[in-house]
Amino acid sequence: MDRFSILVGDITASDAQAIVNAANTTLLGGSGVDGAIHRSAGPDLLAECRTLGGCETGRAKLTKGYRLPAEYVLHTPGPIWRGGTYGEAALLASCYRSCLELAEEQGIETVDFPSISTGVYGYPMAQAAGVALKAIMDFLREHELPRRVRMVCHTEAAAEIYRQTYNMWYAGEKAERLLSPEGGNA
Ligand code: AR6
Repeated sequence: MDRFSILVGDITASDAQAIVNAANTTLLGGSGVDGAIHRSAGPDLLAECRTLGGCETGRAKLTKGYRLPAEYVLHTPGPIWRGGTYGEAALLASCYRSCLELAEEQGIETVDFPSISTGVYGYPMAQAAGVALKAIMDFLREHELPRRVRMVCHTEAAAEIYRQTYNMWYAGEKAERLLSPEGGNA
């Protein structure tokens, strides 16, 4: 899938049109990637977030990017990991899908995601990678926008987990479509 890639970096420096913030339900800032995004965007971001009335876990809300290179921020509160039997996977998938739906509605062309819930919220990285990649790939197969999506992992170790998961499930995707007799996308 040439519309998707995995890289290592700091998402606040991203040149995507929209970056995703792993927020909490208040949308009023926090630590981790949320803190970094608010620090880089400046106080106008918090001022806009105050007008939004929070956000439910698994949903997403859009703001401008202010001093960030990104034009927009998609804020999504991920689930807190409680062992995996409290609907965490469905909520995490919903975070990715909600951000992509909102991006598509706004005509946003490029979106960069951090690895939602895998820091303060404790979601195990390998399991989160499986959920994140499935949600993103399912969406991209059925929608033309965003035309480019990237996972921006904060560490090489995290990126390696995402790459391994991607290679296991999706690396052959384009070739399979080319080979498929009814694969109209070739
Ligand atoms: N760029 C890319 N990824 C990053 C960056 C960065 N600059 N900084 C951290 N990460 P976390 P959560 C990675 O804790 O688990 C906040 O207080 C990090 O290595 O930021 O969803 C919110 O307000 C990890 O893999 O988010 C919430 O209260 C991933 O981003 C709570 O934390 C997510 O880690 C949300 O927790």
